[in-house]
Amino acid sequence: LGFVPRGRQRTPKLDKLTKEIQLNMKNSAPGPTFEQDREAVRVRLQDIVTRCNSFPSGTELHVFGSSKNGFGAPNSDLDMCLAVPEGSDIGDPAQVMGRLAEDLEREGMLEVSARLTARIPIVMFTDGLTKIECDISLQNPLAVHNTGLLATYAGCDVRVREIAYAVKRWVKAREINSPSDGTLSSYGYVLMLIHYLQRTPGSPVVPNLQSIAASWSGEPSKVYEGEREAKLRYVQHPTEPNSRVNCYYYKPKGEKERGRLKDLSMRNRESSGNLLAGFFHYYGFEFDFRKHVVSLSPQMLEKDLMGEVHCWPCHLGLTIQDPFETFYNVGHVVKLWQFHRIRREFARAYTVLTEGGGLDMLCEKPEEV
Ligand code: 3AT
Ligand code: MG
Repeated sequence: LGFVPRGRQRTPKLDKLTKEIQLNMKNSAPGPTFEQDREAVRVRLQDIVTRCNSFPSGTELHVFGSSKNGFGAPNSDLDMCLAVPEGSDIGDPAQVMGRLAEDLEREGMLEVSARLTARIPIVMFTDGLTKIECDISLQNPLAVHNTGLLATYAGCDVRVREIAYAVKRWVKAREINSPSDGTLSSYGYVLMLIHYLQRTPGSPVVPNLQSIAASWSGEPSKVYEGEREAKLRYVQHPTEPNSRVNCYYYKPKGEKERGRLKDLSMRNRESSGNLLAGFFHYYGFEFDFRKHVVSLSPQMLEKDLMGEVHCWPCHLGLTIQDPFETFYNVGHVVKLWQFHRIRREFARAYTVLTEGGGLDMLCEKPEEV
Protein backbone atom coordinates (compact mmCIF):
# COMPACT_ATOMS: atom_id res chain seq x y z
CA LEU A 1 0.00 0.00 0.00
CA GLY A 2 3.01 2.31 -0.28
CA PHE A 3 1.87 3.38 -3.74
CA VAL A 4 1.43 7.10 -4.21
CA PRO A 5 0.04 8.05 -7.62
CA ARG A 6 2.72 9.93 -9.59
CA GLY A 7 2.66 11.60 -12.99
CA ARG A 8 4.70 8.88 -14.64
CA GLN A 9 2.24 6.26 -13.40
CA ARG A 10 -0.72 8.20 -14.75
CA THR A 11 -3.47 5.86 -15.79
CA PRO A 12 -6.41 6.44 -18.14
CA LYS A 13 -8.71 5.91 -15.11
CA LEU A 14 -7.24 8.89 -13.28
CA ASP A 15 -7.23 11.04 -16.45
CA LYS A 16 -10.97 10.41 -16.73
CA LEU A 17 -11.29 11.29 -13.06
CA THR A 18 -9.48 14.60 -13.65
CA LYS A 19 -12.11 15.54 -16.25
CA GLU A 20 -14.87 14.64 -13.79
CA ILE A 21 -13.24 16.72 -11.06
CA GLN A 22 -13.07 19.71 -13.41
CA LEU A 23 -16.68 19.28 -14.43
CA ASN A 24 -17.73 18.92 -10.79
CA MET A 25 -16.17 22.29 -9.96
CA LYS A 26 -17.85 23.88 -12.98
CA ASN A 27 -21.20 22.58 -11.73
CA SER A 28 -20.67 23.37 -8.03
CA ALA A 29 -18.83 26.69 -8.02
CA PRO A 30 -20.98 29.82 -7.91
CA GLY A 31 -21.25 32.38 -10.72
CA PRO A 32 -19.10 35.50 -11.08
CA THR A 33 -21.45 37.75 -9.08
CA PHE A 34 -21.50 35.46 -6.02
CA GLU A 35 -19.24 37.57 -3.81
CA GLN A 36 -20.90 40.83 -4.93
CA ASP A 37 -24.39 39.44 -4.20
CA ARG A 38 -23.29 38.36 -0.74
CA GLU A 39 -21.65 41.71 -0.16
CA ALA A 40 -25.02 43.35 -0.90
CA VAL A 41 -26.62 41.24 1.87
CA ARG A 42 -23.80 42.18 4.24
CA VAL A 43 -24.31 45.90 3.47
CA ARG A 44 -28.05 45.66 4.27
CA LEU A 45 -27.30 43.85 7.53
CA GLN A 46 -24.57 46.33 8.43
CA ASP A 47 -27.18 49.05 8.02
CA ILE A 48 -29.52 47.25 10.45
CA VAL A 49 -26.70 46.84 13.00
CA THR A 50 -25.83 50.55 12.72
CA ARG A 51 -29.43 51.82 12.88
CA CYS A 52 -30.54 49.61 15.75
CA ASN A 53 -27.85 50.92 18.07
CA SER A 54 -27.44 47.71 20.05
CA PHE A 55 -23.67 47.93 19.43
CA PRO A 56 -21.21 50.83 19.86
CA SER A 57 -20.86 53.09 16.84
CA GLY A 58 -18.13 51.93 14.47
CA THR A 59 -19.08 48.25 14.88
CA GLU A 60 -18.34 46.47 11.60
CA LEU A 61 -19.86 43.36 10.06
CA HIS A 62 -17.40 41.07 8.22
CA VAL A 63 -17.95 38.04 5.98
CA PHE A 64 -15.90 34.87 6.44
CA GLY A 65 -16.10 31.15 5.52
CA SER A 66 -17.07 29.75 2.14
CA SER A 67 -18.75 32.97 0.93
CA LYS A 68 -15.24 34.35 0.62
CA ASN A 69 -12.64 31.58 0.77
CA GLY A 70 -12.86 30.35 -2.82
CA PHE A 71 -14.60 27.07 -1.90
CA GLY A 72 -18.21 28.28 -1.74
CA ALA A 73 -21.34 27.05 -3.51
CA PRO A 74 -24.53 28.95 -4.43
CA ASN A 75 -26.30 27.35 -1.45
CA SER A 76 -23.48 27.84 1.09
CA ASP A 77 -24.48 29.66 4.22
CA LEU A 78 -23.30 33.24 4.75
CA ASP A 79 -21.01 33.36 7.80
CA MET A 80 -20.48 36.82 9.31
CA CYS A 81 -19.05 38.31 12.46
CA LEU A 82 -19.24 41.64 14.25
CA ALA A 83 -16.08 43.55 15.07
CA VAL A 84 -16.62 46.01 17.90
CA PRO A 85 -14.14 48.94 18.04
CA GLU A 86 -11.18 48.23 20.31
CA GLY A 87 -11.66 49.44 23.86
CA SER A 88 -15.46 49.71 23.74
CA ASP A 89 -17.41 47.86 26.38
CA ILE A 90 -20.47 45.99 25.10
CA GLY A 91 -21.43 44.45 28.44
CA ASP A 92 -22.71 40.88 28.49
CA PRO A 93 -22.14 39.32 25.02
CA ALA A 94 -25.13 36.99 25.43
CA GLN A 95 -27.44 39.93 26.14
CA VAL A 96 -26.21 42.09 23.31
CA MET A 97 -26.49 39.19 20.84
CA GLY A 98 -30.00 38.53 22.15
CA ARG A 99 -30.87 42.16 21.28
CA LEU A 100 -29.36 41.67 17.82
CA ALA A 101 -31.67 38.67 17.32
CA GLU A 102 -34.69 40.86 18.19
CA ASP A 103 -33.48 43.67 15.89
CA LEU A 104 -33.06 41.24 12.99
CA GLU A 105 -36.52 39.75 13.49
CA ARG A 106 -38.11 43.21 13.55
CA GLU A 107 -36.28 44.10 10.34
CA GLY A 108 -37.75 41.18 8.39
CA MET A 109 -35.24 38.36 8.87
CA LEU A 110 -36.81 34.90 9.05
CA GLU A 111 -36.37 31.89 11.36
CA VAL A 112 -34.18 33.84 13.78
CA SER A 113 -32.57 31.73 16.51
CA ALA A 114 -29.51 32.14 18.73
CA ARG A 115 -26.85 30.15 20.60
CA LEU A 116 -25.93 32.68 23.22
CA THR A 117 -23.83 30.58 25.58
CA ALA A 118 -21.47 29.14 22.94
CA ARG A 119 -17.68 29.84 23.01
CA ILE A 120 -18.47 32.46 20.39
CA PRO A 121 -22.17 33.56 20.72
CA ILE A 122 -24.03 33.29 17.43
CA VAL A 123 -27.35 34.40 15.89
CA MET A 124 -28.76 32.36 13.00
CA PHE A 125 -31.46 33.42 10.52
CA THR A 126 -32.59 33.43 6.90
CA ASP A 127 -32.31 36.67 4.96
CA GLY A 128 -35.89 37.76 4.17
CA LEU A 129 -34.99 39.04 0.70
CA THR A 130 -32.57 36.49 -0.79
CA LYS A 131 -33.50 33.55 1.48
CA ILE A 132 -29.79 32.92 2.07
CA GLU A 133 -29.07 31.19 5.40
CA CYS A 134 -26.95 33.51 7.52
CA ASP A 135 -25.21 33.52 10.84
CA ILE A 136 -23.62 36.35 12.76
CA SER A 137 -21.10 35.73 15.53
CA LEU A 138 -19.42 38.18 17.81
CA GLN A 139 -15.74 39.18 17.75
CA ASN A 140 -14.33 36.44 15.56
CA PRO A 141 -11.39 38.19 13.83
CA LEU A 142 -9.40 34.98 13.47
CA ALA A 143 -12.10 33.55 11.22
CA VAL A 144 -11.75 36.59 8.93
CA HIS A 145 -7.99 36.06 8.74
CA ASN A 146 -8.14 32.30 8.23
CA THR A 147 -10.69 32.89 5.45
CA GLY A 148 -8.17 35.23 3.76
CA LEU A 149 -5.47 32.60 4.17
CA LEU A 150 -7.62 29.86 2.59
CA ALA A 151 -8.65 32.23 -0.23
CA THR A 152 -4.97 32.86 -0.98
CA TYR A 153 -4.28 29.11 -1.07
CA ALA A 154 -7.32 28.71 -3.36
CA GLY A 155 -5.78 31.27 -5.73
CA CYS A 156 -2.37 29.55 -5.92
CA ASP A 157 -3.48 27.03 -8.53
CA VAL A 158 -6.79 25.96 -10.05
CA ARG A 159 -6.17 22.36 -8.89
CA VAL A 160 -6.52 23.45 -5.24
CA ARG A 161 -10.13 24.50 -5.85
CA GLU A 162 -10.88 21.55 -8.14
CA ILE A 163 -9.79 19.05 -5.51
CA ALA A 164 -11.45 20.97 -2.66
CA TYR A 165 -14.82 20.93 -4.45
CA ALA A 166 -14.49 17.17 -4.97
CA VAL A 167 -13.54 16.66 -1.31
CA LYS A 168 -16.44 18.83 -0.10
CA ARG A 169 -18.87 16.83 -2.24
CA TRP A 170 -17.41 13.56 -0.94
CA VAL A 171 -17.56 14.53 2.78
CA LYS A 172 -21.14 15.75 2.50
CA ALA A 173 -22.26 12.65 0.54
CA ARG A 174 -20.53 10.25 2.94
CA GLU A 175 -21.98 12.09 5.98
CA ILE A 176 -18.65 12.94 7.61
CA ASN A 177 -19.05 16.77 7.56
CA SER A 178 -21.20 17.55 10.55
CA PRO A 179 -19.46 18.85 13.69
CA SER A 180 -22.72 18.53 15.65
CA ASP A 181 -22.65 14.75 14.98
CA GLY A 182 -18.99 14.44 15.96
CA THR A 183 -17.48 14.61 12.47
CA LEU A 184 -15.31 17.33 10.94
CA SER A 185 -16.12 20.85 9.62
CA SER A 186 -15.38 21.84 6.01
CA TYR A 187 -12.70 24.12 7.42
CA GLY A 188 -10.96 21.08 8.93
CA TYR A 189 -11.03 19.12 5.65
CA VAL A 190 -9.64 22.10 3.70
CA LEU A 191 -6.77 22.35 6.22
CA MET A 192 -6.11 18.61 5.75
CA LEU A 193 -6.01 19.17 1.99
CA ILE A 194 -3.60 22.11 2.20
CA HIS A 195 -1.33 20.15 4.55
CA TYR A 196 -1.17 17.40 1.91
CA LEU A 197 -0.68 19.80 -1.02
CA GLN A 198 2.29 21.32 0.83
CA ARG A 199 3.85 17.85 0.95
CA THR A 200 3.13 16.34 -2.45
CA PRO A 201 5.89 14.06 -3.75
CA GLY A 202 8.39 15.90 -5.94
CA SER A 203 7.36 19.51 -5.64
CA PRO A 204 4.64 20.94 -3.41
CA VAL A 205 1.47 22.18 -5.13
CA VAL A 206 1.22 25.08 -2.69
CA PRO A 207 3.95 26.82 -0.71
CA ASN A 208 3.68 27.64 2.97
CA LEU A 209 2.18 31.13 2.82
CA GLN A 210 2.97 31.78 6.47
CA SER A 211 6.66 30.92 6.20
CA ILE A 212 7.34 32.54 2.80
CA ALA A 213 5.83 35.78 4.07
CA ALA A 214 9.05 36.76 5.81
CA SER A 215 11.42 35.90 2.95
CA TRP A 216 9.25 37.29 0.14
CA SER A 217 8.76 40.60 1.86
CA GLY A 218 11.11 42.65 -0.31
CA GLU A 219 8.66 45.52 -0.45
CA PRO A 220 6.23 45.10 2.42
CA SER A 221 3.89 47.87 1.27
CA LYS A 222 3.33 45.95 -1.98
CA VAL A 223 3.30 42.49 -0.52
CA TYR A 224 1.06 42.94 2.48
CA GLU A 225 -2.54 43.80 2.22
CA GLY A 226 -3.27 47.48 2.79
CA GLU A 227 -1.19 50.31 4.12
CA ARG A 228 -2.44 49.97 7.65
CA GLU A 229 -1.31 46.42 8.14
CA ALA A 230 1.86 46.09 10.13
CA LYS A 231 4.50 43.55 9.21
CA LEU A 232 3.25 41.33 11.97
CA ARG A 233 -0.48 41.22 12.21
CA TYR A 234 -1.61 40.36 15.69
CA VAL A 235 -5.21 40.10 16.69
CA GLN A 236 -6.74 39.71 20.08
CA HIS A 237 -7.61 36.13 20.97
CA PRO A 238 -11.43 35.76 21.09
CA THR A 239 -11.69 34.11 24.48
CA GLU A 240 -8.35 34.93 26.09
CA PRO A 241 -8.05 38.71 26.20
CA ASN A 242 -4.40 38.70 27.20
CA SER A 243 -3.12 36.54 24.40
CA ARG A 244 -2.47 37.79 20.87
CA VAL A 245 -2.26 35.70 17.73
CA ASN A 246 0.10 36.12 14.80
CA CYS A 247 -2.03 36.26 11.66
CA TYR A 248 0.79 36.95 9.25
CA TYR A 249 0.86 35.34 5.78
CA TYR A 250 1.87 36.18 2.23
CA LYS A 251 -0.99 37.81 0.37
CA PRO A 252 -0.12 38.70 -3.21
CA LYS A 253 -1.30 42.00 -4.62
CA GLY A 254 -1.69 42.29 -8.36
CA GLU A 255 -1.09 39.92 -11.26
CA LYS A 256 2.69 39.82 -11.00
CA GLU A 257 2.66 38.57 -7.41
CA ARG A 258 -0.15 36.13 -8.08
CA GLY A 259 1.83 34.86 -11.07
CA ARG A 260 4.81 34.24 -8.81
CA LEU A 261 2.72 31.92 -6.64
CA LYS A 262 1.24 30.19 -9.71
CA ASP A 263 4.73 29.56 -11.15
CA LEU A 264 5.71 27.86 -7.92
CA SER A 265 2.63 25.60 -8.06
CA MET A 266 3.29 24.71 -11.70
CA ARG A 267 6.53 22.98 -10.71
CA ASN A 268 4.24 20.16 -9.66
CA ARG A 269 2.55 18.88 -12.81
CA GLU A 270 0.33 16.15 -11.33
CA SER A 271 -3.25 16.03 -12.56
CA SER A 272 -6.10 16.76 -10.16
CA GLY A 273 -7.13 13.09 -10.42
CA ASN A 274 -3.71 11.89 -9.29
CA LEU A 275 -3.59 14.47 -6.52
CA LEU A 276 -7.04 13.56 -5.22
CA ALA A 277 -6.08 9.86 -5.14
CA GLY A 278 -2.80 10.84 -3.45
CA PHE A 279 -4.73 12.83 -0.82
CA PHE A 280 -6.89 9.82 0.00
CA HIS A 281 -3.86 7.51 0.12
CA TYR A 282 -1.99 9.92 2.40
CA TYR A 283 -4.69 10.03 5.07
CA GLY A 284 -6.00 6.50 4.45
CA PHE A 285 -2.66 4.68 4.69
CA GLU A 286 0.37 6.90 5.30
CA PHE A 287 -0.39 9.50 7.95
CA ASP A 288 0.23 8.35 11.52
CA PHE A 289 -2.62 10.02 13.39
CA ARG A 290 -1.45 8.67 16.76
CA LYS A 291 1.87 10.42 16.38
CA HIS A 292 1.39 13.39 14.08
CA VAL A 293 -0.63 16.58 13.97
CA VAL A 294 -2.16 17.85 10.72
CA SER A 295 -0.67 21.30 10.52
CA LEU A 296 0.29 24.02 8.05
CA SER A 297 3.54 24.45 9.91
CA PRO A 298 6.63 23.60 7.80
CA GLN A 299 7.76 20.81 10.15
CA MET A 300 5.69 17.70 10.81
CA LEU A 301 4.46 18.25 14.36
CA GLU A 302 4.66 15.30 16.71
CA LYS A 303 1.98 15.05 19.35
CA ASP A 304 4.18 14.38 22.34
CA LEU A 305 6.29 17.43 21.52
CA MET A 306 3.20 19.61 21.65
CA GLY A 307 2.94 18.80 25.37
CA GLU A 308 -0.02 18.74 27.70
CA VAL A 309 -0.06 22.53 28.11
CA HIS A 310 -1.67 22.78 24.71
CA CYS A 311 -4.47 20.50 25.89
CA TRP A 312 -4.98 18.54 22.66
CA PRO A 313 -8.20 16.84 23.70
CA CYS A 314 -7.99 13.62 21.65
CA HIS A 315 -4.44 12.38 21.65
CA LEU A 316 -5.24 9.17 19.81
CA GLY A 317 -7.48 10.63 17.16
CA LEU A 318 -7.47 13.38 14.62
CA THR A 319 -5.57 16.51 15.65
CA ILE A 320 -5.57 19.51 13.32
CA GLN A 321 -3.65 22.58 14.37
CA ASP A 322 -5.33 25.86 13.50
CA PRO A 323 -2.92 27.90 11.32
CA PHE A 324 -3.16 30.98 13.55
CA GLU A 325 -4.54 29.77 16.85
CA THR A 326 -1.73 27.24 17.08
CA PHE A 327 -2.84 25.86 20.45
CA TYR A 328 -6.32 25.07 19.15
CA ASN A 329 -7.34 21.67 17.73
CA VAL A 330 -9.80 22.24 14.87
CA GLY A 331 -10.59 18.51 15.11
CA HIS A 332 -11.55 18.62 18.80
CA VAL A 333 -15.20 18.06 17.93
CA VAL A 334 -14.44 14.74 16.22
CA LYS A 335 -15.48 11.78 18.38
CA LEU A 336 -13.09 8.86 18.43
CA TRP A 337 -15.52 6.40 16.81
CA GLN A 338 -16.29 8.98 14.09
CA PHE A 339 -12.56 9.48 13.54
CA HIS A 340 -12.22 5.74 12.81
CA ARG A 341 -15.11 6.06 10.35
CA ILE A 342 -13.49 9.07 8.66
CA ARG A 343 -10.25 7.18 8.33
CA ARG A 344 -11.99 4.19 6.79
CA GLU A 345 -13.71 6.58 4.37
CA PHE A 346 -10.29 7.84 3.20
CA ALA A 347 -9.14 4.27 2.58
CA ARG A 348 -12.39 3.40 0.78
CA ALA A 349 -12.11 6.54 -1.36
CA TYR A 350 -8.61 5.59 -2.49
CA THR A 351 -9.71 2.08 -3.36
CA VAL A 352 -12.77 3.30 -5.29
CA LEU A 353 -10.71 5.73 -7.35
CA THR A 354 -7.84 3.42 -8.15
CA GLU A 355 -10.20 0.61 -9.11
CA GLY A 356 -11.70 2.90 -11.72
CA GLY A 357 -14.78 4.20 -9.89
CA GLY A 358 -15.43 7.84 -10.69
CA LEU A 359 -16.72 10.73 -8.60
CA ASP A 360 -20.28 9.37 -8.63
CA MET A 361 -19.20 6.09 -7.04
CA LEU A 362 -16.90 7.96 -4.65
CA CYS A 363 -19.86 10.07 -3.54
CA GLU A 364 -22.43 7.29 -3.24
CA LYS A 365 -24.63 7.57 -0.18
CA PRO A 366 -23.35 5.20 2.54
CA GLU A 367 -25.40 2.09 3.26
CA GLU A 368 -27.64 2.29 6.33
CA VAL A 369 -26.14 0.56 9.36
P1 3AT B 1 -19.41 25.18 4.09
O1 3AT B 1 -19.50 25.52 2.64
O2 3AT B 1 -20.29 26.04 4.96
O3 3AT B 1 -19.53 23.70 4.36
P2 3AT B 1 -17.17 26.77 5.13
O4 3AT B 1 -15.92 27.03 4.34
O5 3AT B 1 -18.07 27.93 5.35
O6 3AT B 1 -17.90 25.51 4.47
P3 3AT B 1 -17.31 25.99 7.84
O7 3AT B 1 -18.79 26.20 7.77
O8 3AT B 1 -16.75 24.70 8.36
O9 3AT B 1 -16.65 26.18 6.44
O10 3AT B 1 -16.67 27.15 8.67
C1 3AT B 1 -16.82 28.50 8.34
C2 3AT B 1 -15.64 29.26 8.91
O11 3AT B 1 -15.67 29.21 10.32
C3 3AT B 1 -14.30 28.72 8.53
C4 3AT B 1 -13.45 29.14 9.64
O12 3AT B 1 -13.10 30.50 9.44
C5 3AT B 1 -14.37 29.06 10.82
N1 3AT B 1 -14.31 27.75 11.48
C6 3AT B 1 -15.09 26.69 11.25
N2 3AT B 1 -14.81 25.65 12.03
C7 3AT B 1 -13.81 26.07 12.80
C8 3AT B 1 -13.08 25.47 13.84
N3 3AT B 1 -13.30 24.22 14.27
N4 3AT B 1 -12.13 26.22 14.38
C9 3AT B 1 -11.88 27.48 14.00
N5 3AT B 1 -12.55 28.11 13.03
C10 3AT B 1 -13.49 27.42 12.44
MG1 MG C 1 -20.09 28.03 6.11
